[in-house]
Amino acid sequence: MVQFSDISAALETQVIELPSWAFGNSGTRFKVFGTPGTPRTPQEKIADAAKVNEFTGLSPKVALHIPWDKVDDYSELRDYAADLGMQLGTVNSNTFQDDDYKFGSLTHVDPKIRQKAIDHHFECIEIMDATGSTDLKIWLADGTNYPGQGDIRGRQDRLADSLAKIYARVGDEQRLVLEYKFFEPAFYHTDVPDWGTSYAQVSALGERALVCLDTGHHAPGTNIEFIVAQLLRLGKLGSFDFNSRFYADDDLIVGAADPFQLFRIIYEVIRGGGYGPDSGVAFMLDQCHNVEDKIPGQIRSVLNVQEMTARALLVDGDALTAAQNAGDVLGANGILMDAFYTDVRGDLAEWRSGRGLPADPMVAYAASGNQEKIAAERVGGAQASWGA
Ligand code: LRH
Ligand code: MN
Ligand code: MN
Repeated sequence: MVQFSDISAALETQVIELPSWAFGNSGTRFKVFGTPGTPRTPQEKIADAAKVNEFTGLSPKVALHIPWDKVDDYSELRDYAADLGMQLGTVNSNTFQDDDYKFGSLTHVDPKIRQKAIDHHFECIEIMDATGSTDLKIWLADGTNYPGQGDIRGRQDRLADSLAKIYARVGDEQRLVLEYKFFEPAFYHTDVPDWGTSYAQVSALGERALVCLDTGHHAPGTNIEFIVAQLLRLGKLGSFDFNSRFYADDDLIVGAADPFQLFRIIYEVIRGGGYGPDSGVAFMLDQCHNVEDKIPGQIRSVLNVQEMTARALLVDGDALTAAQNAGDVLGANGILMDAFYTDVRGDLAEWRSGRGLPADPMVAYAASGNQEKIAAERVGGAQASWGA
């Protein structure tokens, strides 16, 4: 049996990167609800991310989305973050909110539009140089709505060409991660719909090009932990966008819809050597908080990831291997389920107290008065990101 004391050191190394856009107002195509206290600037989003870290000790990094987080001076933004104990993480490009990209960006038939999209990525790399960020994350809305609308094969070739130009600018200490998504906003075909396409495209680029797995971007019933195992086996899993979904790309709190799936994914990460600061696999959240407060929403999210990580670390690997090799079907399944059903909340509360963190970060945040303070201070603020 693995005890909690055996895993507490491994828990120390966990870093979960927060998305700046989780702190902005967001919604659906039906309505964006304003939440009191919503940040008005990238600085305020970073300050909110720092609050999540202050109460959990889990999230010292915040990812940026360009142009949502555009500022004049990115070195200044880096210093601002550092003063709050935060680092600037992944830089996400955005080629999905510009009329020019109606029929594609990196895949567009018009070389001028392709170049515009490539130049945007060059700008993102310059921002990374100033912020000290290591990862450039590319997610494309490119695709078509009707059979025959575009030449699927030609688009794939143009994508490869555009990505090669971007990759040539990625620094030695930097990486490019390509995210896939099976549909939306394009509904007939998407140019990077699945891990296989992302893998094929990044493999053609080189070592520092990897796949980003967003847990909300698969068809219902997809065995995501299998994809994790395969990408780790191939050395091509670069990062996660964690969130949970019931129906589509819901971007709900990770672990809310299916904690068992989150457990299985993290177990496979650990099994494949993808856990820990030197593994090269970044744990990021990609979420929106449409109807709940954003800072507690993010606190709950990182705690969910930590809780399932603890349970996955509790899997008795030796016993599991022995049961698997002996063909002990129910024994092997039982070993995995034992770890999943272990309630680690008490141990984690103690673990936190021992590190000067609140035993219950949700309760401590609610009692801190911060939510009321930002609601009073930030009156009249503009919407910060999604749907702006
Ligand atoms: C696309 C996506 C991608 C974007 C983010 C805001 O659905 O997952 O990662 O950058 O949402
Ligand atoms: Mn994503
Ligand atoms: Mn998404």
